[in-house]
Amino acid sequence: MNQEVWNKIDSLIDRDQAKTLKERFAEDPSRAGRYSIEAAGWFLDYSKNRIDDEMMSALIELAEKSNLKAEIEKMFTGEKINATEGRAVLHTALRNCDPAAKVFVDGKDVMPDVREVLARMGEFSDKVRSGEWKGYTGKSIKYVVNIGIGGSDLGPVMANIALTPYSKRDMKFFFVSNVDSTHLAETLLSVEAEETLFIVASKTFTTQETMSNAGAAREWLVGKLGSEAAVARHFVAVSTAAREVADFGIDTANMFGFWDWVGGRYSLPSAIGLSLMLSIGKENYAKLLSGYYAMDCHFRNAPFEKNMPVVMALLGILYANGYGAESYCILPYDQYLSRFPAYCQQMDMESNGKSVDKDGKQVTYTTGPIEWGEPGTNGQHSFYQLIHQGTHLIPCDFIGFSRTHNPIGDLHDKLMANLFAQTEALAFGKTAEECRAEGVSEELVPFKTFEGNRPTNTLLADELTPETLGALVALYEHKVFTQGVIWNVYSFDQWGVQLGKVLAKGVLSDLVAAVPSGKHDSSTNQLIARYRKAVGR
Ligand code: G6Q
Repeated sequence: MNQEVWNKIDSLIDRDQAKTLKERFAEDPSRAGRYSIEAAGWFLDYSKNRIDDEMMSALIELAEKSNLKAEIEKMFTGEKINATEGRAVLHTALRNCDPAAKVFVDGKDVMPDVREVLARMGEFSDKVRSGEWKGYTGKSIKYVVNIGIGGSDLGPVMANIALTPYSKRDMKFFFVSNVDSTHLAETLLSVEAEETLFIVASKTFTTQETMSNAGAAREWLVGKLGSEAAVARHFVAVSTAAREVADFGIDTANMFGFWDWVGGRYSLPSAIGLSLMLSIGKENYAKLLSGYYAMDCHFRNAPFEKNMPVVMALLGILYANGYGAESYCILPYDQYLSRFPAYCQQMDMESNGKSVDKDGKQVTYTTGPIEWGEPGTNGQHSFYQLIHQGTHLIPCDFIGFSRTHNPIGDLHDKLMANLFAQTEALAFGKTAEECRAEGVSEELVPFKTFEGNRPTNTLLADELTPETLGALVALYEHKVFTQGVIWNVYSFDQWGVQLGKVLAKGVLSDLVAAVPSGKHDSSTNQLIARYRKAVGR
């Protein structure tokens, strides 16, 4: 990070250490309007943050001195910014809705391939949704099981739940990710083989969990339908690895490809979104992509001070690096966004959970925050206590919609009243005097006092639609990108994930070997021995 600018930010923090949000609002009645941005169907109110104009310009300067503008262009134009893997990073090309757009990687325009796969996905999903695609015994598809993990699971799961109101309700969608056999077994209890389509979603087609589950599902299907020939009618693949797909026994005519420049956690708008398209149809899927695209254009073109992802990224950096906040909370007030925090968790923590900079040197500052969250209002009745009165500073994003898909009485008014009230309470707290004025007895005053001054962002859209969902995902993607640029880390590799994939193989061979190698530490050897004894090996 640019030290000179950071020193300026630090001195502003010191100068305003004692200034509360309450004082900031009292000093400046036009604050809310000034610290708000509208883009791609979303309204961001970031006025309940520990900022003023001076702080915002210092933060913007930090972005400028990090060459953010040039880095954004590098990403959008296909430069190989994922240097440790030698790859371009082009999830933005997947949702580039400009029919004349050209995006080059190694001198080749990738857009014709992007459009071709999208068109094939559309044709396939029309066939399945209309009942024209028949299973091996001639029945139409009623159940879709996506088998994938990590980036090949979390996006489809999150978006399938989020867009339930747009889904084909007479079809049922399942997502199997865990190598825990319970996940597959419970799913298979809920489907009929003759009417089930399995989507094997794996960029590499080598991931242990996915390939094991896919193999077991194939065995189950062949057992139920009595022929290997059934596989072609009940299995499709989403992958970058044609040879591995063919080796598994899936006809590559039923494979939907993507490319090494799509990172797993950024792959929802690629063919990895096939299960979502089957659920909501290609027209709604196109609307999702147009929402992504609207936010992409905003991010690429808006000046930093009016740029929603940039401003959110800078605020996150202010708290992580300036105030020592270890974690960051995402709180959607919409049941349909129940998996959105988990989705963001992977996107953020896998991308910026790095401790060496782009030169391979140990960083001397905090990078990616621990990200977590749950839908409101449920969280209010559990962990919000710590956010209000605990010793940790936890910046929060509150996300809500003015209209609900399911109006019942005044429930939605109550939901939104809770959202707004929480941000108000976190910012302004309750003083000892206010407690006393309410008649709180003197000995209880310390317990009922709320310090306030807790920062929040509020994100509002009119309604949860494919467009607003796409824009929301892109907003967080670009926020994470911006932070990675400022922290000077490589946001698009994930060597920690690769390590886990390798380690499990070594232990597995000792769990099943006639004689275990004994090559591990004493704790791991002991656990392996205990497990082997319990299962009779
Ligand atoms: C995401 C990560 C990781 C990956 C899974 C699944 O960015 O790379 O979560 O998506 O490990 O990998 P495959 O799609 O190759 O099976």
